[in-house]
Amino acid sequence: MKSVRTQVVIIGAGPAGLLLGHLLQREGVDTVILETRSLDYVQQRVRAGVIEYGIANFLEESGVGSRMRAEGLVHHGIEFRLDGVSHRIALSELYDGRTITVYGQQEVVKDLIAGRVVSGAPLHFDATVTGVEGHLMDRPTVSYTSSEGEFQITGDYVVGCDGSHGVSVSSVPSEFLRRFERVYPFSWLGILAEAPPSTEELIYCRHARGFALYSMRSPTLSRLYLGVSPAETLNQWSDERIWDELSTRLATAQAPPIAQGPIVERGITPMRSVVVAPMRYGRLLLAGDAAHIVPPTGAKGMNLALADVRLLAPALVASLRDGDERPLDSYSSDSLRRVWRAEEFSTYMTQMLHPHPSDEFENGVQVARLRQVIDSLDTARALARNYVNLSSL
Ligand code: RFL
Ligand code: PHB
Repeated sequence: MKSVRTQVVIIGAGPAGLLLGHLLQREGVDTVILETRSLDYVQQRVRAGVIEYGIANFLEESGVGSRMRAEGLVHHGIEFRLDGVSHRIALSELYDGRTITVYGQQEVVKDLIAGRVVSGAPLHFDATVTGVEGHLMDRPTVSYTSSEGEFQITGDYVVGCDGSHGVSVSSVPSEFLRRFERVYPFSWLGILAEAPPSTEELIYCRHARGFALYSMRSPTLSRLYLGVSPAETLNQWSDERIWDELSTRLATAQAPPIAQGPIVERGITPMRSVVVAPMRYGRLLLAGDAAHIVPPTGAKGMNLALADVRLLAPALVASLRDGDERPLDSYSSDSLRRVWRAEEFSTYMTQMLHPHPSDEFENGVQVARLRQVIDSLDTARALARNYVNLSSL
């Protein structure tokens, strides 16, 4: 078995792992990134689309935001649609002129990979981590396999950025981590369609038949979601049924019917909340979806993942360069404060917009909650702050 040594081993080349690698390399810290999937798969995986104000600024300040600034769609508001009636929430007016940027997660990933390739720092695709050992020793070890064989890497630290099904968390003895979880009685059926967006701003729609979301990626690509029962599978949803259901839920008396086009990507994602605490065990640190999942209604998952590494990178540098352990010691508690705020907001958004199939009391409360956002400036202002910038508050 071949053995290599570096300073920080990063498991996973999603937004968290790639940005962490970039921030550390920039400070002269050696890293190796291991990713189980292929380069093509990672660059084409369609997921998040909304980047918060402070996170967009951070990407730019870090030198990886120029294409996002050039091609990302800057939005000043969102729309809530309640039973066929539109209500605009003027995010920027409510929150000091601040904006969100609509820019696909896979574009962020492509930008980060391009930077990594130019730097020449190691990034291995098709490399599956099978275990982490020695968390409490000076030099923990990561084992991985690739088509070239089995390998081990030792580092001063290992960072698990390996998403919700990664191996990092399961490498920790269960008595040292707590897992908090909530499963929602919905999934999202998401599509990417070659159709010009019929709207300039995102539409979050609560309809008696269920939730719908109209988002976009570019002037020619629309991204839409339907709230469906967790029992639904993709083969129950023909293209025609998807468009019919979207058109019904999103219909208003004023707006023209939504533009349709070829569906180029589709998937169903169950909605759940997970928090793993603490986000550290010895020399293993956790970041992003490896430590927490939020339901996508608040558009927080990628933002939280990037906010974790914004905090973690300087903490690792302080330890490795100056021997100062304090920032790393507070990484988990500082991150978890933000994570729980995001869980609260994502739960709030989810439980305002997804009609319950049978609980009419719950539905009455949901509509009252949404009406409060529509009618009360104070409530709308609180929502705007959380939607636009929660990860930097
Ligand atoms: P990722 O992106 O899942 O990356 C983890 C990487 O680790 C790899 N991996 C391994 N590599 C080596 N060895 C192993 N044993 C490994 N096990 C796993 C995986 O292949 C993968 O490449 O986690 P990261 O970096 O923490 O990033 C988190 C985000 O991906 C996620 O939170 C967001 O996509 C969530 N999300 C949204 N977030 C937002 O901020 N705004 C949004 O608008 C938004 N919309 C969404 C979303 C997620 C969605 N889905 C599909 C879950 C909409 C949807 C539908
Ligand atoms: C998206 O564009 O994919 C998107 C937008 C807002 C969300 C979730 C996903 O809340």
